[in-house]
Amino acid sequence: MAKPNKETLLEWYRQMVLIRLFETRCDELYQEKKITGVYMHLYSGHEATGVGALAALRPDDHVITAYRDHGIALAKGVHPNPIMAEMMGKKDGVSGGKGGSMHIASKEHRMWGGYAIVGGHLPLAAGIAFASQYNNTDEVTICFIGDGASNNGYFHEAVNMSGAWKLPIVWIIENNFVAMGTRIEDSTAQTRLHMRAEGYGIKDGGRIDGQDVMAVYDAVSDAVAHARQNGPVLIESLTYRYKGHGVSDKSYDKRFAEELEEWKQNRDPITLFRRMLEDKYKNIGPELERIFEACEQAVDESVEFALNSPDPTYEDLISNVYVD
Ligand SMILES: Cc1ncc(C[n+]2csc(CCOP(=O)(O)OP(=O)(O)O)c2C)c(N)n1
Repeated sequence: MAKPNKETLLEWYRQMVLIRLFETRCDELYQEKKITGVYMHLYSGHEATGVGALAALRPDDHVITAYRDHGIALAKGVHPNPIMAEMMGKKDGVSGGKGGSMHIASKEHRMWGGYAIVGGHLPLAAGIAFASQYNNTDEVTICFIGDGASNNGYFHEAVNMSGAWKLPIVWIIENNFVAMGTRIEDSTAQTRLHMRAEGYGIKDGGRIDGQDVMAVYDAVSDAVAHARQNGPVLIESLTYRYKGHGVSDKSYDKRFAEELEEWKQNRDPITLFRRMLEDKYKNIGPELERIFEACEQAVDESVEFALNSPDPTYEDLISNVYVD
């Protein structure tokens, strides 16, 4: 595994900051009713898992996730402008404004979405990995899974098939301890979710610190290398979400106030990484500041772009729904 150099580490910092600022702005835009709809699920708190994991992929590798998808799309290299336009339902959005927050996909980036049905994307992930295997392309797929999603049928069917067919896939459970409002101990007796790997005869990639981007990168790099040669790996990444399940969940912050504060104060992935960089490289502060400001500017530009993008026409809305 290649040791990341300073340039790479700064790129990870940039991606994490961009995701945090982009989503903080989305939250504000939702309050201002510029982004509408009942659902918008933020990735805030999870940034190190998404960025560290995707850093282990090649550009031709694939990723698929559930509805907490904006951060994953940004980390896979999709430009913030079409993502923001999609958030506002505009014509220049990644899905032409037809999908919105939960459907951020980009064929060019091999970012396959964005799925609203809990666990529904897992069989698709297995299908993408099967296509790579069938076509001998040497590509790997990463599939992100919520802890709640790891309890439904799709999980068991898809992970089982991946083992039987030795598909080139890395299953990453993002264990943030709560599914909507249900604590993990209330939904499964085996709360060490990575141990399920053994039941399907696939490689157990272990339980990792999902707030430490370096640890995530190391573990997922090993897993990707294994998947490319020998088939599936299951990893459990411990992380925490800073916001309610979605924008309509108004009481999460109060219900989990103490725990939330503890994670924000002591385990914030961006603060931890910033400290690590400051320890490793003397006088890096101004460089980090410039990156932060560039991210603020990129978010401002994406809002401007989205506000100026036209609404889809009726013709747009009925195109690409079925094969044209
Ligand atoms: C099949 C199905 N059942 C229920 C829901 C409603 N629902 C949406 S998200 C969610 C909880 C999922 O939690 P988890 O997988 O842990 O992901 P997190 O939101 O914590 O990231 C539920 C029950 C749904 N969308 N689809």
